[in-house]
Amino acid sequence: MFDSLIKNLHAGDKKALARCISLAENETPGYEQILQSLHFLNAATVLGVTGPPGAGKSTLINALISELVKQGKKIAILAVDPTSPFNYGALLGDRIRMSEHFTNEQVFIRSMASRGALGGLSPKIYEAVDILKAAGFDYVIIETVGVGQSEVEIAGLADTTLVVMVPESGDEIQTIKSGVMEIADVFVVNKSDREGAETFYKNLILLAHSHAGKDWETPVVKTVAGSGQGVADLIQAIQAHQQSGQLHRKREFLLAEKALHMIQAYRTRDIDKNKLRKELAEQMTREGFNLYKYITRWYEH
Ligand SMILES: Nc1nc2c(ncn2[C@@H]2O[C@H](COP(=O)(O)OP(=O)(O)O)[C@@H](O)[C@H]2O)c(=O)[nH]1
Ligand SMILES: [Mg+2]
Repeated sequence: MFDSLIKNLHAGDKKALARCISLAENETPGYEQILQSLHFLNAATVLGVTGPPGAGKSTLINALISELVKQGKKIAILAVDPTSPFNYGALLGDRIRMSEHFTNEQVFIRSMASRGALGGLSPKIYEAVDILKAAGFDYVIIETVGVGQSEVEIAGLADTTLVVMVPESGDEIQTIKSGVMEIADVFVVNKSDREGAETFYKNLILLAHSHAGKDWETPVVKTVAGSGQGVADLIQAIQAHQQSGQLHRKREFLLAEKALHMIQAYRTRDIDKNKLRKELAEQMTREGFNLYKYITRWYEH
């Protein structure tokens, strides 16, 4: 049904690409055929960029795009917007800021909601990344706001995860969660034009050193995203990670994680959380209500 669309996708056609992502996003009947026929022509580098709001992630991605475009690379950006279950409005700010690259032939930008119907990173994002990889991009860059779980989730999606931070007073470095240490393949100290940057940078190096693994010690790169300072060093650090043994082991682990995540999502995709809530609200007032008995209807067919 989608044969010519799939062919055009693999040829790098942007319209076909946008359509494929939309078909997957909307779960248009037959979209599985697209996913099942994806083949990866080149090995795209999937970059996750995470960090607190305002750290400069979007600005840094903008600077990365400028530098990579100069090197003749094709880049796709997936801006994953934070949406709360109570407010499904997506933030458009990042999209607008990246607009200078919108018209560039080598660049493709798309924003997506981050949450699946049941919470957790939407399986649509995994699918979109794979569609982008098949479209022949050299880099697929995913921006997410690091709020707890999402940092860990993005690490499960990206080959190389950049954790973007801003200089704080030297003492506060103690507050970096150990989970963040685990997921950071490269640390970026952005806004290094700020006071205190040098101390923060040095402390972060010490911290990264104390967490060094067998074949990778998380490097720390200083940047000033607005001016592009440090971006060349950052690209070098990314490339070094791409060649490290750590990535090889991580890929095997990630594939299993990804498979589990998707199986889970597919198995529960018929569950409507609002309907579930309503039904439970009604059921719980009944005498003899038992949750364990109730849930069997969701898996006993
Ligand atoms: N001084 C300084 N400001 C920066 C730098 N990078 C970003 N900013 C500013 O920080 C603010 C937040 O940047 P943004 O990229 O939107 O952060 P995000 O929320 O992490 O995507 C913007 O006003 C940027 O202009 C930097 O290196 N130095
Ligand atoms: Mg942003």
